[in-house]
Amino acid sequence: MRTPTRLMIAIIPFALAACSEQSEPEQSENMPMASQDMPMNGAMPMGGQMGEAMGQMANAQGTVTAIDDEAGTITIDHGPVEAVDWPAMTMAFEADESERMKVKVGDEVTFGFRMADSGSEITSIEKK
Ligand SMILES: [Cu+2]
Repeated sequence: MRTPTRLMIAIIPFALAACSEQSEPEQSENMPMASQDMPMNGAMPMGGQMGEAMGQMANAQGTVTAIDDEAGTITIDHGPVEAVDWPAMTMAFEADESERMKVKVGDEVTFGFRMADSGSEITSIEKK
């Protein structure tokens, strides 16, 4: 009677191993379905939001209150910007060195900017 019992115990690990091997094909069958859903769910709403907010360009006027070469920003006390539904405010815009060189603190400026995912980026700026 002892010998069959030992055999059973010895077989159990193999049986479990067989079970887990069988479950793997089921998981990998689900993978293609999940990856097919992802682009459809992700692309459609993001495409719409990106088109409306990200990349939108607008023009505004204001006064330069700070230029930060280290951060790469120009801070502007700007008037309302209807194109992007902004009230008047003081805020920092990302700006390349070529744009930062064109103005100094206290200058009244007109400028163009683009909405980026990291903030708003000045695309053109000139002293009034
Ligand atoms: Cu603003």
